[in-house]
Amino acid sequence: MQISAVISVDELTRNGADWAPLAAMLERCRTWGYDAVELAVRDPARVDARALEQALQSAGLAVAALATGTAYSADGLSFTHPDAGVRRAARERIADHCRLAARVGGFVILGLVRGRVSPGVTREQAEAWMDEGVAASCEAGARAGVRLLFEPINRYETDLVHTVEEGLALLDRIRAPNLGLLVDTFHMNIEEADICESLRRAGARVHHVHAADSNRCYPGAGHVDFGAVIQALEAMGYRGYLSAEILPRPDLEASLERAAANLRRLLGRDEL
Ligand code: LER
Ligand code: MN
Repeated sequence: MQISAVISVDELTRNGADWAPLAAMLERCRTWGYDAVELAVRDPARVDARALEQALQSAGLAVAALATGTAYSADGLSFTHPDAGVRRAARERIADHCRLAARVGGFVILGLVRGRVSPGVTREQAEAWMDEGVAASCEAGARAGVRLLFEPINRYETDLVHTVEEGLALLDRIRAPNLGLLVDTFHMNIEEADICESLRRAGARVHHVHAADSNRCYPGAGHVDFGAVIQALEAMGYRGYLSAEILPRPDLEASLERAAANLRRLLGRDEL
């Protein structure tokens, strides 16, 4: 198992205006012992893909995944928006993420972009739109040679697909060979009766793991038993990333440094 850090390309390049902070952060991630980064990208059309490729190459870091949640939180794009034009724009945005992933590597994450059940829309309709958006995104991914991840998210952030079981049901409905499950220990701590049992049930369909403690801080800052989680993942033969998706507390640097140190210790990879 390898470790990855979630960082924001938009924030660390001041929306593309200055690449020095991103280059410095990539260098620090490598020093802290990360194998890869997970890049939050709001709109790939605004990212200089060549500059990004060069920054990654100089730091010697792989890309574990592209996070797409800010397309929803900042731009309001979602698969379940009542306006067909917004739903189409959401699908097109994810297709752009797939094209960027084809260049820099990594999965494309379908998380918050599924949206919510809007007032005046039935749950059945929202679920049908969600499935349509996921299926179209998998087709765009297949055209680009890219794999995607669907992430169950806790009930306070979305009305749709909270648990691993619901995530597996969605995978069964979509039946796309390039779609896997992303599990997030923060959401699992809220929604699953037993985190390790749910991991075992998902088995080989878990393609990526977000590692965050019960309080969304770095692993070790809360009460999730990461030793048990790692043991369960190892027993399942999981060979993907543990990707630290955490609050910047006490600050971004300290949180990522502590996440790397704690995860490496638990993985028996203490030496840098
Ligand atoms: C996205 O990966 C996620 O876990 C959400 O909780 C972000 O708000
Ligand atoms: Mn997550």
